[in-house]
Amino acid sequence: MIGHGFMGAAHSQGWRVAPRFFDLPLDPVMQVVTGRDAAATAAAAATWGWSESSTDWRATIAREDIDVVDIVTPGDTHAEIAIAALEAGKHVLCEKPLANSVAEAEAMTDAAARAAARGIRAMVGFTYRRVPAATFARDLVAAGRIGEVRQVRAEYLQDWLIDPEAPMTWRLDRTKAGSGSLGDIGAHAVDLAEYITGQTVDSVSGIVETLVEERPLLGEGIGLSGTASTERGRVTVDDVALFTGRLSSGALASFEATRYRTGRKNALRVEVSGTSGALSFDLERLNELDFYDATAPGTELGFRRILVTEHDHPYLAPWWPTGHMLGYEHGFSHQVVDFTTAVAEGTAPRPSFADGLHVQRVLDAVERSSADQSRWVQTND
Ligand code: SOE
Repeated sequence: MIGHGFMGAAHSQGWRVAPRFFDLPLDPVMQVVTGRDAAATAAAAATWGWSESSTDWRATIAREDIDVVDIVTPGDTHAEIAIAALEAGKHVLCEKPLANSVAEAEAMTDAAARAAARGIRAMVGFTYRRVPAATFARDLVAAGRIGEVRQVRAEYLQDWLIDPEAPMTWRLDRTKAGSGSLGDIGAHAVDLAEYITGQTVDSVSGIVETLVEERPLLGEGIGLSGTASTERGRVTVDDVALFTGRLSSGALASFEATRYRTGRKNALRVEVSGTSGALSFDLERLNELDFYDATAPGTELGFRRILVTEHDHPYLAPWWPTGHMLGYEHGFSHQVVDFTTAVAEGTAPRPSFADGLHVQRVLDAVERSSADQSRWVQTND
């Protein structure tokens, strides 16, 4: 694994726990974690259960005993590491968003295509596809249970930046993160809406805005849990991204990505309205799916809550007895299940780097639209 921050902890949990519950076709060995700071990386190895630590990612990917490289660094390093790892013949799992620009994502997708010809697999970590209720929503749409999709509302709402004195993290630095709420959480909303509906966002009109231009720099600590220093720095990314989109079927979608929605902590919500029903998923209630069956007798119409904890629901069988909940981290185990299965069976895992590139094009189109008075922009232009 390259990197060991918040996502490193989440991925480590997935690698550690998945083989204990699922009958995996391969047995993951958590060999080496790699980071820039030797002491912090060694501490991460000890905490999360990796056998070794290293400060040299090139040496890590050159090792003969490494088969898989899991990239959990900020976006500015994804392209270089992923392309080098694929060229070294390693299977690659890379965190989202795939890259910081369309050009980087294209180069990564080309490298993944070349590697696929040699049996090497690449996948991007849009983990929320693997929350059972979200996967089940996709299954219901695919089975025609809501009819033809007419309208989608997808939003990812957080509030950890509402305090203007909250310190800068790499997520507020364009050179590291590529964009702000748009790429950090809007990318999830786009991917999940496309995954559940089975459609792509083909054109967009949007607006992105920075609400607080300057913040204290990070003092002690890292990332979201760091403290403020007395020095200040410029925020170079968007805080809020709002956009509308047209899907491949002609259906309309609205998207919202913000870290300023007071009171919403991690609300990734997707509501899909169809000709004979509707679905509503909310990550803050991740064991539930609201389902509306428009074919029911008029007197019985209404959204009903499905508790997605049955063994027949996606991914649920190996976990706990029916009715016992899953949490945020389980998606990372499911990601390990799907990725190792694809590697073992020689199938192409999804979301692929091409899927990640497409999301990157949507993000880029939103920024271009915003820069040009919200003009409609084709995502594949
Ligand atoms: C922070 O906004 C963050 O951790 C994102 O980086 C993740 O992608 C999202 O899953 C949760 O929020």
